[in-house]
Amino acid sequence: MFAKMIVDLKDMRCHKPAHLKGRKIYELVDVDVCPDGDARLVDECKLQTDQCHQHAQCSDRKDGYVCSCQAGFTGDGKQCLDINECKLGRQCVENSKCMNTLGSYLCICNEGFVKNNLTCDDIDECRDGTALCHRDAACENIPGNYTCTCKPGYYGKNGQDCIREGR
Ligand SMILES: [Ca+2]
Ligand SMILES: [Ca+2]
Repeated sequence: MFAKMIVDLKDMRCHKPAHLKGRKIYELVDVDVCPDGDARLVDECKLQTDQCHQHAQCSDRKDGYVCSCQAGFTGDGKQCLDINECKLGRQCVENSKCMNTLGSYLCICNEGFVKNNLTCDDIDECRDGTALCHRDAACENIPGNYTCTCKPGYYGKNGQDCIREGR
């Protein structure tokens, strides 16, 4: 059977992506016959004649090929749209916000919190020295922030500038 096809077709349909141009790929018989007597399956994925979306996986089949969207995308494989995971309900841990990305999403800890494995933990600004309290103020750590309060006998705005009373 293949021998006859070789005679009939010669090298006209031998792994030349150009011969697929302008045709509906799905209607093609997915076998190429080459002059060396080989009958090979056309691998549209390898030849890059497939019509899979850039964010789809192409898988060759005997009767054509199939496209399936990569993880994080939705569609029929010819069209793949990013899934906005942030809109699909709660994706991120407490004290973090969700940021959609192409093919995935990120959880970013809120200001004043730091990533610690799978959680976002409060930063203790009083302990790590990043608090901007005056030296005559008391620093108190609170979730997501901290407060400065001038020590008794001192006054000042926000505890960042404390002046001794009576001066
Ligand atoms: Ca996404
Ligand atoms: Ca804090």
